Amino acid sequence: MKIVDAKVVVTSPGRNFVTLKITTDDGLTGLGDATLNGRELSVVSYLRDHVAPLLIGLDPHRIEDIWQSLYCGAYWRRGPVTMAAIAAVDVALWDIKAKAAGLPLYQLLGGASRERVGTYGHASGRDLPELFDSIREKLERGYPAIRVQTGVPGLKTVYGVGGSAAGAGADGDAAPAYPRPVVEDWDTDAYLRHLPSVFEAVRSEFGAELPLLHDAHHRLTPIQAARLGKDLEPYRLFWLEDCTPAENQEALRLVRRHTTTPLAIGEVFNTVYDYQALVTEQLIDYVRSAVTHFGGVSPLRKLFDFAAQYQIKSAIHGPEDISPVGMAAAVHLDLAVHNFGIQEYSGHTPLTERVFPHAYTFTDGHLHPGEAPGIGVELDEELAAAHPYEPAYLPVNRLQDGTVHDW
Ligand code: GCO
Ligand code: MG
Repeated sequence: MKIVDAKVVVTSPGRNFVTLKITTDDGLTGLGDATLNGRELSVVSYLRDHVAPLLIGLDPHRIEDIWQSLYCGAYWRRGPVTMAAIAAVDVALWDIKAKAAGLPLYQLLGGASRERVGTYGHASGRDLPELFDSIREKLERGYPAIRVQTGVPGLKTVYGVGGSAAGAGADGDAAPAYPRPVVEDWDTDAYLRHLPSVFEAVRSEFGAELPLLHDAHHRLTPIQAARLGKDLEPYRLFWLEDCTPAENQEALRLVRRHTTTPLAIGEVFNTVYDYQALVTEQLIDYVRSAVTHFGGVSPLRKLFDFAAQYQIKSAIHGPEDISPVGMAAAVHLDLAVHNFGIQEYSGHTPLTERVFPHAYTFTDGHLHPGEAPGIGVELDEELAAAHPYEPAYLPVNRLQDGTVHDW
């Protein structure tokens, strides 16, 4: 079998998605997600101009060899643009291999290790009543675990919190296009003072058993994160996510020394090297990379196997900016690996679901990849073309004196 075509489709059925479609001389097709939120067209060029021409004529079954030749052959390694492009190729080739075998991808990854895949959903509110309503709505949809994000008194907008412009574009349901990044405001001390009281209120309203998560979005220094971890210990979080800027693995040593709150990190990581010290020194409890930004199913599987030796679990990044193609690949992997932890799942707009009809299902808060051969996702190219690319950016965050801060 040979690859005869590799084309890139950009579509915006509510938000931008970048999809690679590989076709073989047998007429089999495979899809891969290469969406990099806010920097989409850089990956489009990487794929169209530098990767697609190299794929023509290759045997699509040689996934590892093609992966290594794209990774090592470019010389310029790592980084989100490169790794999103390689991820799309990797997933499209797995899709083709599984279709050729007539099996859903999870069967090629070792078969099901569980019956279904547990998820967490996002709840948020500017104040407690809004937050409680949001949690109730997620519980009604069956989510077994809930990520809790909250407004902070004195701040106008907080990323990912219901009602904020940026939240609507990033973690919320509607997805407006932004010609310029929205500017949000931030005050770490106000946040650190406020957050424990929010978890106290949530625990007393919803009880001790509900698994609760929180995303600190890389905003804290190591000592602030250590303090927050300690302050949240009474509320028994499932995890505290991205507490410090992810580039600095050493920061997690200090945080870990001071708190037993479980730690999750990795959504901006793109290779195993970003995790090296975090895993071998057991500084975290969950690895949170996306199939889409980590070079695909092949390297993520290797990461999970590495992490398993240290009793660290998987938690694949699954926001709305991962397309249904990337989500499907994640759910196959979730079903297959032994050290599965949890899957983030926000779902997509109805229009997005129509552009990418898929076999995976979400029932009672749990995902299943379905039994269609391959990853089980199609691309309606006509509908995709009717919703072309729209420039859109993630927000910029500033302290009250105007200093740029992590959001
Ligand atoms: C999460 C994330 C996302 C990111 C988004 C950026 O935990 O799901 O933090 O909401 O902010 O993927 O594009
Ligand atoms: Mg996050």
